[in-house]
Amino acid sequence: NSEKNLMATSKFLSLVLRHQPEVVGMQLDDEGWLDINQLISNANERGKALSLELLHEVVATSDKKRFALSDDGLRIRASQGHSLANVDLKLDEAKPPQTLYHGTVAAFLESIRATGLQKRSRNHVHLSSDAATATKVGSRRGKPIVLQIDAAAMHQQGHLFYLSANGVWLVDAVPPQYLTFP
Ligand code: HQG
Repeated sequence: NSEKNLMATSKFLSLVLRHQPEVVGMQLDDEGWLDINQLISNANERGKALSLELLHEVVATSDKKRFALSDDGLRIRASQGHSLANVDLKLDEAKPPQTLYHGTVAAFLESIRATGLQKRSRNHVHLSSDAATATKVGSRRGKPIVLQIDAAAMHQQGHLFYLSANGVWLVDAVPPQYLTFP
């Protein structure tokens, strides 16, 4: 499968598994899983070329390991990034490193200074364990600005942290007092 085909299929799977399973006439279960055979046949019915082989190649080659297969190989879900309110990945709470990072752009800074980081349309605020990854996340929107989060203090003061299967740290919000601006 071509690079282009893999990328397009990855974007399609992100749409279905994070935001709009209804585009293939399906619903995720309450932990975000979708039956793979059903997904393939529903996608094909709607004119979307998808095969088991293509799906497996996308899962295996995803740069951010965006998707996870169930142990029996029959179901797939996105490891983070959901906007669907009814999905609960049932992640275990985890102790974060001292510092985490968030990549954003200048246009959002005034608002972030005032209210801290908010989850906006997604189910969590996404944080990275290294500044380089946060820089890439910010670059999606323009010239990246990387904020530092005092994760140790947040955790100590009772904020819950979750680590997604693909290494993204998830929190409900980051109040402004834990942020350091560059
Ligand atoms: C900003 C990608 C104003 C925030 C990435 C961000 C990530 C505020 C945007 C994943 C704000 C939300 C998520 C506030 C936050 N005022 N703006 N109070 N609080 N923001 O896309 O972190 O490639 O929902 O800075 O790698 O950019 O899709 O979050 O710019 O892991 O797999 O509001 O998406 O992964 O944007 O990205 P998003 P994000 P994938």
